[in-house]
Amino acid sequence: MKRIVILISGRGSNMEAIVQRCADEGWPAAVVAVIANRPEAAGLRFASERGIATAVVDHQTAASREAFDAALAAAIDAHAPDLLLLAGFMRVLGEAFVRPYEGRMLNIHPSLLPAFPGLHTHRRALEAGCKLAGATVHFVTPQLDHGPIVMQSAVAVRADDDEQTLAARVLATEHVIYPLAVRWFVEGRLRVEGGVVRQLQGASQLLV
Ligand code: NHR
Ligand code: GAR
Repeated sequence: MKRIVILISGRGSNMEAIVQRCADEGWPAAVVAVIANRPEAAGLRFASERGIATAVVDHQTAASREAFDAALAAAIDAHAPDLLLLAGFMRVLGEAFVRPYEGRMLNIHPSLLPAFPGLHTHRRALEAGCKLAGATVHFVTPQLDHGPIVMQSAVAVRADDDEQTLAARVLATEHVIYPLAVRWFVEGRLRVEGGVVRQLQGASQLLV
């Protein structure tokens, strides 16, 4: 049984999707804790209602980024995770934090990486005139939004899209690809070879 810890900052809809699919599909895994960097993160309530342990490590009361990272790592390691997930987690993590989890830490980013790493991805995609947008599940490395790509989803950009409509259409696909990517990880189906992820059973790693 693989132990999953999920980090959130807000709504937590990706976390919810993973908790639900894990239970519904009987993965060899359990979400054992949900940790937020904001006390008001709405997703904490869903987790605690499901009987999942929750914790808050507030970045605003930390003395420095390094102190925040260290407190966060302590809260995570108390749950001895096999897999650490960022799900709408909004704080950049330092190299000293990331290294011990490399190879067992995933993020979902709301763009078709390597386009638009960082923040405000939907606004930037619209400003660039992109006709496709999407989301990417990737392994987390010290370099922000640059780790090996596990799975992507693509949606058409509509002529009348704004940031909100595009974000909502991409988010619906995130709820499909993130649980699927996590399922593949916990089933031992992912291998990273030379910075490229291979899915051992050969299914498509792009969903449209
Ligand atoms: N940390 C590392 N080392 N590597 C990655 O790939 C990471 C990471 C931390 C978070 C998520 C990421 C995203 O999917 C993520 C990937 C926050 C920021 C950011 O600039 C950028 C990217 C991501 C998350 N955060 C501001 C900061 O100063 C704060 C913004 C806010 O609080 O609203 O940390 O997009
Ligand atoms: C999602 O769209 C996720 O991809 C994005 O924030 C949203 C979180 O929604 N992540 C980032 O922008 C990371 N910087 P959720 O809290 O409902 O899962």
